Amino acid sequence: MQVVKYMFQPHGDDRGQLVALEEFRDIPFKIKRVYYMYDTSEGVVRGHHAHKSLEQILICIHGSCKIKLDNGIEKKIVPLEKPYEGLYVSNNMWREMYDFSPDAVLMVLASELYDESDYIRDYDEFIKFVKEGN
Ligand code: T46
Repeated sequence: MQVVKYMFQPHGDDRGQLVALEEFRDIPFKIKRVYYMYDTSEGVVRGHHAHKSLEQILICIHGSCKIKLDNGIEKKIVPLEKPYEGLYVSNNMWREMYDFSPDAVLMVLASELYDESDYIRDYDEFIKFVKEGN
């Protein structure tokens, strides 16, 4: 499995840093939704699902966390700890987010609006979906 991590360009000067993200330039899809999670309780594991068609970029804009990716064959663990790096998560990819630092803010840029019917929340169903060549 190839892990695709984007390193965004920080525009730094003596005032600090600024990162700008534009669809189709810095982000490989049209950004239809942005959401973020924070105040994550210690020891919590979020996610536990895949998406049938959604593509996303995960950016830990403050603090740190880890992302476990699983394409049904291989698993990879990706730490996110810089506000200028983004992890691309394709469709058909089981994901779990964990090891959140108390100050972590995980922001997600998504290619589609929220749609519960796009989620696969059962792991066996995910494996079947991938094996069927979806
Ligand atoms: C994903 C990972 C990285 C909404 O109402 N709108 C939204 O856009 C989202 C994302 C969630 N919600 C509601 C649905 C649930 O009642 O917020 C609640 C928490 O959502 P969920 O349990 O799905 O959160 P995570 O952290 O397990 O997963 C989220 C995304 O849902 C998912 O697409 O890939 O972050």
